[in-house]
Amino acid sequence: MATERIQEIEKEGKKAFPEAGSEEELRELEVRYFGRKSELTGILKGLKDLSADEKREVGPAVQGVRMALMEAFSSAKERVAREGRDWEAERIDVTAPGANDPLGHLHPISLIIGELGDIFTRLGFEIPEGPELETEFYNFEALNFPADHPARDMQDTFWIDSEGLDTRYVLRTHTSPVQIRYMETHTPPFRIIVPGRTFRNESTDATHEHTFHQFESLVVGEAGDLTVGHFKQLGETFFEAFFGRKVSVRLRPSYFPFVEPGFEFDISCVFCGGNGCSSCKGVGWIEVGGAGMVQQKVFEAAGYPRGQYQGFAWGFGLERLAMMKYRIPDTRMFMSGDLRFIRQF
Ligand code: YSA
Repeated sequence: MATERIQEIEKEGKKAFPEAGSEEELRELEVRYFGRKSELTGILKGLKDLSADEKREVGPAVQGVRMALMEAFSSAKERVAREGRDWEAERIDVTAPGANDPLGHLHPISLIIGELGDIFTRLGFEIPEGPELETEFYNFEALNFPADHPARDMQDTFWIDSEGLDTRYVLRTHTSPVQIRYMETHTPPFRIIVPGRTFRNESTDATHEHTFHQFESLVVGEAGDLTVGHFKQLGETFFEAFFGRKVSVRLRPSYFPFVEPGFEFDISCVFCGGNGCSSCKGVGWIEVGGAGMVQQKVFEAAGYPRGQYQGFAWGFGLERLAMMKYRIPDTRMFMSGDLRFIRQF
């Protein structure tokens, strides 16, 4: 009798669960078939009153049906959940273009500084830094620009109000003060480059900015170890690596108080190879900066004994190099903040 009823319950349940159309209906069926007052639970509870033979027959039958209905219940639950979802609202267009977060990138001057670092570290150079707010001593005096000397007029200077301080401050007009700072704490031989920001109180045009970058190099060894020939060779090695083509170097006599002899440093025009074009104004050479053999007075200012060491140095304009490399017509573009310019690099 109980077994027949169990089979009927199974039949009813297997029909009811697939027909359930909502979570509400499912909850009712759950109570009806598995609740504390459900028929199946009643039969299970009554097992204890049955004879051993009846128990052997009814027990497995009721458990089997319970399991089968549990399965029917769980697949009905999945089906109802699936049917209840708003598939249209959840539709994903897998062909839609991705929403890229805009990524920043390096400023062309930072890129150039990175390139210099790669080239010169391969050649065994160190890359020290120095302060942009510099004392009069490091920016001028130690570099043999005495106070009130006309050579100071070579570099229009932003003087900082230093009233009440024991020294006068400037925004450094060149990267050369880092030569002194480095020599104060290092003993030759050494080779360094110093890329950095510099400032001049001058009116701006296509080749002049008040804020620009220089790239200093200083190589020092024992007296007699270094010649102008080494210097030229280093320049050619660097410029060929930087521009990716053969470059010749020409040194013209010039004056900087911290070198003797001093030179203007020219390279063969990278646009025409030295034949003459509009970029080099027909002469085949382009000036890239100042250079020379380090003055013994400068070594003395850094604490070295006179005559023991010899060295050479240069200071190039970084913007000028970048302008040549990327054919940029106006140096003011670097500081313009114009993203149309910056994004091209
Ligand atoms: C000379 C001899 C050395 O042994 C070492 C370094 C030097 C260079 C020296 N310190 C100096 O500043 N020389 S400079 O005044 O002729 O500037 C060097 C380069 O900086 C220039 O050739 C130019 O390329 C760049 N420059 C100067 N003023 C600039 C500028 N670039 C953009 N705007 C300006 N206002």
